[in-house]
Amino acid sequence: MTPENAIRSLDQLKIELPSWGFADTGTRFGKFFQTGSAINTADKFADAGIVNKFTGCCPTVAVHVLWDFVAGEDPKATAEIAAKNGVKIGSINPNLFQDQAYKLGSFGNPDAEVREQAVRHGIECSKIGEAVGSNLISYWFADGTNYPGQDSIRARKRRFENCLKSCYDELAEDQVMLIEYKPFEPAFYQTDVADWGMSYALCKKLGAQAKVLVDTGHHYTSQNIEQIVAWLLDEEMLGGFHFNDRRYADDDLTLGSIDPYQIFRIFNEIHAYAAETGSYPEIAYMIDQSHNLKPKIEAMIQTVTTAQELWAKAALVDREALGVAQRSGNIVDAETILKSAYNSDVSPLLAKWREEKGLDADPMEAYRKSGYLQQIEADRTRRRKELGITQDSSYA
Ligand code: PSV
Ligand code: MN
Ligand code: MN
Repeated sequence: MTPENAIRSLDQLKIELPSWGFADTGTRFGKFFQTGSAINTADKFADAGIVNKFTGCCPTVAVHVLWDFVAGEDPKATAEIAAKNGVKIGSINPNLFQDQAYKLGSFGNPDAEVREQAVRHGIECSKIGEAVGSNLISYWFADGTNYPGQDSIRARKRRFENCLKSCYDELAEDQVMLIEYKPFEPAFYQTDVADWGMSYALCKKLGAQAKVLVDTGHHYTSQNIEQIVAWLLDEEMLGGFHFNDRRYADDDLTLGSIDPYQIFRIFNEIHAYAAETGSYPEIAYMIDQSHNLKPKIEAMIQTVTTAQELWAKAALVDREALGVAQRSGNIVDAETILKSAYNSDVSPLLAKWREEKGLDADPMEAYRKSGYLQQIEADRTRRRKELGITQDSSYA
């Protein structure tokens, strides 16, 4: 692709920010609080709005139903807060893992009453989506078992099929159900939706409005994620991504911090698909990260700009030359073509794209200079005092 087309292809990359990435979150061993962390949903939208302001490509925010909506209140109130901060509500994420009822699972639970509760929540989420004008319901399940023999794996699979179908049947015409997989954690023996094949099989049974969500952190070490992406693209079954990076397990690190070449290879598959079919696939690109140590807004800007950088590099792959090398079995040249795109300096391209949009060429620098962090640190410290919130008891 020419540099000019690579710049244009950046318009395709809209990245959704996770509301939960701006609040105090941590590991199960402890949280390290940040003075500037969001106290409530309005703060999360304000921070997301700032990331969007400086990067120009993050117009939507993923929300978690239990954490971002007030029970019994019109969900439109939350949408209005988002709008005030210059962003829109993106994917709706059901919470099927925190209620005590879900000790043995949600859709996979052996107790029909618990399954019904979970299904009611799933349906409620799609109604919330309709109310706020969001067409993505993004399911992730903590379901599974911890010990061999704990439950019937096949019975759990069938319970999943039935519960998902009950939720699927209630989707509005334009809504899409994304089904995310994860190999382990919190379940340590068997996870009900453990890999892309399981997610794919469930989606296939449901119908055209169900698609697979690939969370880049949810794979075994050394798994070939770009192959999974290529297959899902070819089957028209790739609905979305959760961006993050990992070294060991689901570490939720910033994108490309450990293995940027892998993200490049994933993006390369998407550009290759677009080159072959003439258009980019409809994929929801979303970030799923929580930052315990890195400053939250900076971490988000870092991931967004890294995604753009790797996307632009992958766009630069010389597809014609690659095709020639592939057809003639020239493995060395084929690999070199990828590597030279990966090694090219795309900062002038990104600067041009940003300039066209009236953005600063360096979003991180511009954000740091803006004084926003100092402002929210003062504001949130004062509000915490007024509300009597100490940071070791707050949970946003
Ligand atoms: C837990 O692994 C998780 O990170 C999943 O990736 C979900 O997408 C996310 O939490 C939000 O529910
Ligand atoms: Mn995820
Ligand atoms: Mn995860």
